[in-house]
Amino acid sequence: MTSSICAADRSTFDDQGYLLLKGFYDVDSDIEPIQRAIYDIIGLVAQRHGVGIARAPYTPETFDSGYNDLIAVNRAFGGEIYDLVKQIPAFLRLICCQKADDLFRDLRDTPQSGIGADSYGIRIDNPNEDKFRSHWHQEFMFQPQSMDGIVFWTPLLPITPDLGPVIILPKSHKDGLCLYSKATTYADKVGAYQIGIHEEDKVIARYDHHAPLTKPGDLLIMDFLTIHGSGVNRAARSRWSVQSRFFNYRDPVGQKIGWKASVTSGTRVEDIFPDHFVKA
Ligand SMILES: O=C(O)CCC(=O)C(=O)O
Ligand SMILES: [Fe+2]
Repeated sequence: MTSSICAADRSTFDDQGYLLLKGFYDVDSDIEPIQRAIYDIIGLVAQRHGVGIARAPYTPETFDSGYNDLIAVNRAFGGEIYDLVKQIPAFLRLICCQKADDLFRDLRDTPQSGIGADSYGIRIDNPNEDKFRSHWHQEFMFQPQSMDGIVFWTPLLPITPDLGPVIILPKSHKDGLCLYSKATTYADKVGAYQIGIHEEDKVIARYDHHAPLTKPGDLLIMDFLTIHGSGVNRAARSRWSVQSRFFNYRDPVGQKIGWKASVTSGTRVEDIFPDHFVKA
């Protein structure tokens, strides 16, 4: 295969369950067109709703200028933007670019990669907003396509500690798929957010916590069994980041369950994996 991952990086990924690849994407050709489109979409959504917002001129650093003022007027405008930015061609090009596909197929030693329905998007983690924060999870329980899938995570702005970087539990993938429960710890959450790791605090305490700082162009990859969760954004600005995932059609578990779509598209994981759910 043609990916450029070196043997040391590969073994770090296999051992730790995640890997940070600095400067994997080209900032000017891969990332900047996404930032520019987001800037325009924010302006067009504001205009559509007749809201006047003061904005800095566009630069890659100011791509979200006006967004936080706009959602202060009406939070629903943020939801509209969230849905629209997933439709940016430069974003869709990024998530299925040859380089990323090659990296996945190389790491998983498969010729047959896939991108699950509803398995990609751009997170906008707003300051001090808890509702959409991802609590501790393994991707496979929410994206039951293949057990050896990999999350691709890349930021659209430099991630500082106050923005609440993703927190990763190294080596947690080695202990396999956790037990989960639904509507217990997270009973007050909506939809997929009701599913959580059973006895979460005990499980989490078994591992180190790593929260790598990243900047545009950097790529963070995580094994589908690595436990991770969102940090808390205490900054004044939203944390914007791209998520996509590849799965392996050749994975026996995926083949058995039929490479299901994400939980957010309606897949009922409690029915697919009854042995991995404790009753509420
Ligand atoms: O960005 C985050 O806070 C969570 C990301 C995540 O869970 C993922 O990319 O799979
Ligand atoms: Fe995740």
